[in-house]
Amino acid sequence: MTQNIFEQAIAAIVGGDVDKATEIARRGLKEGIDPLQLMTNGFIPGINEVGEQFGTGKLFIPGLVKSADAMEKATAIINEAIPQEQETVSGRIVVGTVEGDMHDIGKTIVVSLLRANGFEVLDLGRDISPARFIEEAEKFKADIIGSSTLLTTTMPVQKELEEELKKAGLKKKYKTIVGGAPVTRRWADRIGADAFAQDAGDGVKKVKQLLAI
Ligand code: B12
Repeated sequence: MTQNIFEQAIAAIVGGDVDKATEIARRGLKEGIDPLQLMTNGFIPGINEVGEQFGTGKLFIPGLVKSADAMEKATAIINEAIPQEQETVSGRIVVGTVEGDMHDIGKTIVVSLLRANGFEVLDLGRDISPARFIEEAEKFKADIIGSSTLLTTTMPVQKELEEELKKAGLKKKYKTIVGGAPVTRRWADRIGADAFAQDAGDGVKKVKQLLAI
């Protein structure tokens, strides 16, 4: 039965069916399936399949947009259902998608999971320049700056952020964590980021490590 709902979630995203995707998200939660399981085993494999089809020329922009819309709506429902940690923990994080990049589904999941774990998170949204990351981190009195990129062409913005932090003498003040589908541990090391996370759960783990909690 559970297997079945994951398959249905995948089909709804691949088919770009908003109504079906939202109905499955709600039904899955009602049936007691863990929100992250629903995401990891259903909706994320669905959008990955869409990316695969788009990348190999089997799907075009209108189809990609429809599937993304279904994914965004289902993700919003699931994010709201992530159980919240009652106590806040000490740790303030600003998170955003880098300048030139409009992908924010994964970043939003990361924000939700960090908040659910008691962290105070400022979600900057998408298309965020290195200067803006730094300005907002200063205002928010952040401990950590998290950046997301889904495009290989915008990965260098994460490097610029490291450079701008160094130039401003703030590299020691903020820990940085990078993520997004094309981002690797190697890339993080190369640009001098303090941590890399491959998914939202790993992000929470790495943030805890950075804050030594
Ligand atoms: C959905 C989607 C879109 C949607 C985005 C909607 C939105 N609101 O985000 C729309 C339709 C807008 C879109 C547009 C484009 N897209 Co697009 N898109 C995708 C797709 C299919 C899925 C992305 C996604 O949401 N994945 C699901 C989430 C949950 O995964 P995730 O983002 O990786 O996030 C997880 C981890 O990476 C990590 N993480 C992510 N960020 C962070 C940050 C921190 C701090 C941490 C700790 C962790 C972390 O945790 C997340 C949760 O587990 C991908 C294919 C793919 N498989 O990645 C292509 C893809 C990224 N897109 C691609 C392209 C080319 C484009 C366009 C250029 C297409 C065009 N010609 O217009 C435009 C770019 C517009 C722009 N300037 O940004 C290419 C990129 C190729 C490349 N090498 O750079 C891909 C790979 C498709 C492909 N196979 O060709 N896209």
